[in-house]
Amino acid sequence: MKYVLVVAALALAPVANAETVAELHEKELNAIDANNDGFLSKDEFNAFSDYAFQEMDEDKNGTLGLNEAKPFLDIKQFQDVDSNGDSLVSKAEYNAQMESDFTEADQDGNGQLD
Ligand SMILES: [Ca+2]
Ligand SMILES: [Ca+2]
Ligand SMILES: [Ca+2]
Repeated sequence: MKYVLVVAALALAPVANAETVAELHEKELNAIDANNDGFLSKDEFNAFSDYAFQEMDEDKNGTLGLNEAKPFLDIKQFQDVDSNGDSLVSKAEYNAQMESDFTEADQDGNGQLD
């Protein structure tokens, strides 16, 4: 599984419709790149990640149910992110997935996506 949540979250960015992080080109990056330096730092990524979670969490109860996640994730992806299998994606499960997406996307390990 690659970049599942990043891609899902990007669907929430105003200009984003990237299908993979490899396609995360300037427009998408600019939407998340708060200080416009052309790089996506971990802080910027985390801020965007929090924003995306809140956007998806429609009833604001701090977890994503299937219905909330459905527009962004298919059932298989949902189950992959729901690591304890309780049919809810908690913020911790979400953060863990985002963390691993970031690490995977940060191929040179310099702590920012460029
Ligand atoms: Ca930046
Ligand atoms: Ca919710
Ligand atoms: Ca869960």
